[in-house]
Amino acid sequence: MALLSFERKYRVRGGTLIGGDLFDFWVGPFYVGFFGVTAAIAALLGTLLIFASASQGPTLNPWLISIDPPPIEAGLAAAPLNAGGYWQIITVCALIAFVSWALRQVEICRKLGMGYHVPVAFSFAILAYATLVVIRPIWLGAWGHGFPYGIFTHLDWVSNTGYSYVNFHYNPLHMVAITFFFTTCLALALHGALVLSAVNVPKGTEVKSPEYEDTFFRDFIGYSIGTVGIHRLGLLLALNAGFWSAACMILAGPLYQGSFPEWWSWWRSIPIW
Ligand code: BCL
Ligand code: BCL
Ligand code: BPH
Repeated sequence: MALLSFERKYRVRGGTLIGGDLFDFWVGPFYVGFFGVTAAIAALLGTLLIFASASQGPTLNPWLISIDPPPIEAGLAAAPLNAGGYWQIITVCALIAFVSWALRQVEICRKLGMGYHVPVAFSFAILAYATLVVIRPIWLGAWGHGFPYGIFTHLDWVSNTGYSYVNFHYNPLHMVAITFFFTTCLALALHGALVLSAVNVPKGTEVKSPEYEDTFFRDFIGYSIGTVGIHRLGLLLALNAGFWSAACMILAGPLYQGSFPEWWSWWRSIPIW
């Protein structure tokens, strides 16, 4: 890809966290950096290991391939390759790839003198993943509590894990997480629509300024959160969606076993009703 005319100004040296000038260059449009190299190696190795493991198994049908964690009985030990060992190594590769991806974002932020909002946001997704395959399994005492890496089998895991708490919808933090996901979607629908309504105007008419956007919402619901505010709100909502998801899975298992409908009995026994 050709260099865009304005890109030269931003392709500056420095800002690296490690390695100094060593990997401080671009390949086409992509910044490389030390963490670009580690991300690429870990992603490639992890993906190859998925194929290696799949080639040992019963199917190469992409929908059905499943790389399973060790059985619960194996606890927290290192497992033989074909009995969960592949899953363990792939998990390490995935974590290295995701964390490298975030650190590469940090280096780019530093080069550009920008805030770290994007890598901070991504770290919430990494936290959710780490909660499911590292923190919760260690807390429960077996790697077997992690989810299998298969397009359909990971859905089976979600369903089975959910039903083992009778009705997962009664998990209070799952409720909080779902509410944040829905609200995030509401906020983005309104924000995307509002910006397009101001900017994507018919030929010959003028693009409307943010004042128009604010006025629309003041006329409509009496309040506009403002141009910076909506982005703060959106980020806050999305990060909460990820955070409470992770929290709901720490509640389910490590902190509470049994039936989530039962969990609410404290509420039913409040003496005022
Ligand atoms: Mg899941 C669905 C990936 C964790 C519950 N899940 C999906 C599919 C996709 C996927 C196959 C669409 C996701 C999507 O659009 O997201 N899930 C996926 C990954 C992880 C993961 C990579 C992970 O943590 C590393 N899923 C989990 C955990 C549950 C879970 C365990 C709670 C979050 N997931 C569900 C449920 C569903 C999915 C329920 C579905 O109904 C849906 C589905 O159709 O499943 C069949 C948003 C992200 C994007 C749009 C960005 C693009 C992401 C692309 C599509 C990911 C491709 C993954 C690829 C096939 C995996 C291999 C990587 C290679 C080896 C490099
Ligand atoms: Mg539930 C979890 C919603 C019904 C059991 N459930 C979740 C949460 C979310 C949700 C709040 C998943 C989001 C998340 O964690 O993202 N559930 C939800 C909704 C309903 C619902 C809306 C509904 O009925 C309307 N759930 C049920 C039913 C139960 C149930 C009642 C089953 C019977 N639910 C569970 C269980 C779990 C959830 C069990 C969970 O484990 C999950 C949760 O909270 O997990 C923490 C977080 C995002 C990630 C984990 C993805 C991380 C991505 C990584 C960092 C990057 C991947 C990169 C990729 C490999 C790259 C691909 C290559 C490129 C594309 C090139
Ligand atoms: O680059 C990005 O976006 C363009 C980053 C990213 C992000 C970011 C980024 O900056 C942010 C802020 C978020 N995600 C935020 C969030 C939400 C809120 C916190 C949350 C809902 C979420 N992301 C979810 C998800 C999901 C879900 C719900 O399942 C997926 C699939 C993703 N996010 C995916 C992604 C990627 C597109 C991208 C990203 N979120 C990160 C890309 C990356 O890390 O690249 C380096 C790694 C590779 C290229 C491949 C690694 C391969 C592994 C070694 C092997 C595969 C192992 C895997 C465990 C197998 C899973 C099989 C499945 C079938 C289950």
